[in-house]
Amino acid sequence: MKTLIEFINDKQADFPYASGEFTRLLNDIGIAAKLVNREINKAGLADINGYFGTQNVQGEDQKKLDVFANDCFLAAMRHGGMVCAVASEENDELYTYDSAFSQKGKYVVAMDPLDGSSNIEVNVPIGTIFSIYRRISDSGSGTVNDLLQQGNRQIAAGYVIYGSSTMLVYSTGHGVNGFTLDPSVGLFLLSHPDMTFPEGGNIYSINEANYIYFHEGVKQYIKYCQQDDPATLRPYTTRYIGSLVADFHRNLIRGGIYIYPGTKKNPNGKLRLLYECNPIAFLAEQAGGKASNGYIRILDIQPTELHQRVPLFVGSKAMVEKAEEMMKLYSE
Ligand code: P6P
Repeated sequence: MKTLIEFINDKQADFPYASGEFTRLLNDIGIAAKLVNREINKAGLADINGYFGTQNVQGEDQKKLDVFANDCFLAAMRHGGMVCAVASEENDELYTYDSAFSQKGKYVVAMDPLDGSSNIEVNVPIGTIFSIYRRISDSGSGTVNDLLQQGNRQIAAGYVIYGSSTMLVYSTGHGVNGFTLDPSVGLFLLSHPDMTFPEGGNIYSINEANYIYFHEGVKQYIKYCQQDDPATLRPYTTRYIGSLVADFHRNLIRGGIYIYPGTKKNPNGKLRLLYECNPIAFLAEQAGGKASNGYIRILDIQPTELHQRVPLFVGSKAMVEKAEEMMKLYSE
C-alpha cells in the first residue's frame, strides 16, 4: 500500500512547480485531518459536541468541533509556511498569516474546515473541503483577490470524509485519488486509485422539502427521476445525507447527481462557491463528471466575494446534462 507522501513523490512530475512545496502543503493538510479525525471519533465523550456560543458569517451557530477544526487547519498551514492566506467558512474575513515565513508562501487556500457539522451528534459522516491556488499577489500578506480566482485556476482540491473510515480524496488536475487513514499507524494509504464517476447513475440527492420553492426545471427533473422507465434505470433512488461530502463521495463511487438549487427564497442556494462548489466541481470534472449552477460551468464563475453562494448541480455527466436540459426547457 502506497502512502500519501510516496504517491505524491511518485507523481512529482505532475507538478513541476512544486519542488516539494506542494508535497509539504498536502502533508500539512493530512496532519490537521488526523487531529480532527481523532476528536470527531470521541466527540460524544469529550464534551466537544454542542455549540461554541459564537456564529460564523453565515449566521450559523459555530459548533465546538467547527472551531477546533478551523484552528487545526490554520495552525498546520502556518507551521508549513507554504500558505500566505486562507478563506475559511469559519472566518468572516480573509485569514492572513503575519509571519515573514508564511508571507513568502506561494499558495492560498479556501476551505470549509468541517462541512455538515450539524451532523456530528447524530454520527453522520462529515467532511473537510479544501481548494488550493497559487497566489497572484507578488509578496506580503495574501489578499482577497488572491482568493477571488475562477475555479478553473485551482491547482488542487480535495476533501476529507470522516465516515465509517476516514479518507482523503484529492486531485492536482491529473485524476482523482483516494487515501484511507490507517489509524493504527497514522498514515493515509492509497485505497482508491484513479476514481471516476460510473458512466450511468441512478441516485439523485436533493432536499425535496424545499420542492415548492424550486425552479420549474428542478421540479421537472425530479419528476423525470421518478418516472417508470427501466430501460433508463428509472425510477431512480433518492439518497440525501445532508452532508455534501458524504453525498458527493457516494455518488462518485456509485454514480449519481447532487443538487442544491436556488429557490424562490434563496435564489443562489446555500452552498458557497469558494470552498464548497469550486473544489467539489474540480474533483467532479477530474473524475469525468460535471458541475454547473444549472446553466454554466461552476469553474468558470468569476467570484466576487469570499462567502458568495451559488446553486450546485454536480455528479455523473449524463445526469447533470439532463438536469441542465430541464432547466433550459423550463426557463422562467
Ligand atoms: P439542507 C451542510 O450544512 C451543507 O452545507 C451541506 O453539507 C449539505 O449538503 C447541505 O448543507 C444540507 O442543507 O438545507 O438540505 O439541510
